[in-house]
Amino acid sequence: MALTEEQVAEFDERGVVVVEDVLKDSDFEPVIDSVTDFLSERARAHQVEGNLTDLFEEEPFISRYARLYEQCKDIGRGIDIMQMRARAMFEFLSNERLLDAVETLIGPEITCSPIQHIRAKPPSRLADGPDYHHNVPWHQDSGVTWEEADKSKIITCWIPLIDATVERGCMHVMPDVFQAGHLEHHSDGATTIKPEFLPQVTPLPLEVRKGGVVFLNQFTPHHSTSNLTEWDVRWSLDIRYQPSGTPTGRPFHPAFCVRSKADPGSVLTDHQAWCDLWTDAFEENARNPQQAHRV
Ligand SMILES: O=C(O)CCC(=O)C(=O)O
Ligand SMILES: [Fe+2]
Repeated sequence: MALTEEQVAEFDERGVVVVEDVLKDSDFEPVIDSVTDFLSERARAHQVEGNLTDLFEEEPFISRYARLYEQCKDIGRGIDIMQMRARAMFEFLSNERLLDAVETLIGPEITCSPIQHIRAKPPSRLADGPDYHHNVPWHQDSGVTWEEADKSKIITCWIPLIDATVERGCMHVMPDVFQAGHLEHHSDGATTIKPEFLPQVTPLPLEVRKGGVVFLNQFTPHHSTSNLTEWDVRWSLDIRYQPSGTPTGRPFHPAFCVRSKADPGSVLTDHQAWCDLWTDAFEENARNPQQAHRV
């Protein structure tokens, strides 16, 4: 779905725009099915090890992860996009409706950044202690790349798999401050803007329904808050696109072309080839470890 001129102007002025109804339920179904299968496989393995009493197979997608997580904090290990490498997820990265929207922001030569995540944020009451992993502190996405990417126009697409609300721990941003560029970060349990550089701006909560997308500039500060619900899991994707040929800030992880007017043959449609790119990168990284974040 192409963005309207007003939506593009809002993104260009504020460094963030929330657009509802970009995607349809049918776009998510294969992704949710593949995550469900993966979760079942992980749950069975944990049950064999005695870490789980139940697989919670009858539980709906929205709460099953929380039921599993309550018993086994390790249930989410290995669940990220590049670790699962599911065909449905690979195909989602080239979703036409999403790419039509992205094209209105960066043009028709589009590369998918290797910085791509699926996140399950369980209710905070279930966590043991401070939960930096789920309640991501204030940062800019430029903070999780090398400096080489600062001139690339990287668009973060934040995509909830269930309606994202304040109560469920949605994202919050500081609008209108991205023009200042990269702010100094440090590592304080997680990568975060140094307190003395944090802009004094009233944060904007970004409630967005399933089907909607938050588009973020890489210099827009954002964080997300605790999930205060009893059992709902705030599932979301955050995936990034940028003009082909521009540095990703993660040269040791594979980017790939998802759309090209100039050279349609450069688009990667082979799921196995994408899997191989990641497994090769992980092997190389084991031999020659790289620091992903800039601090
Ligand atoms: O999903 C979250 O809570 C944080 C996501 C994030 O930092 C991002 O999408 O860049
Ligand atoms: Fe982020």
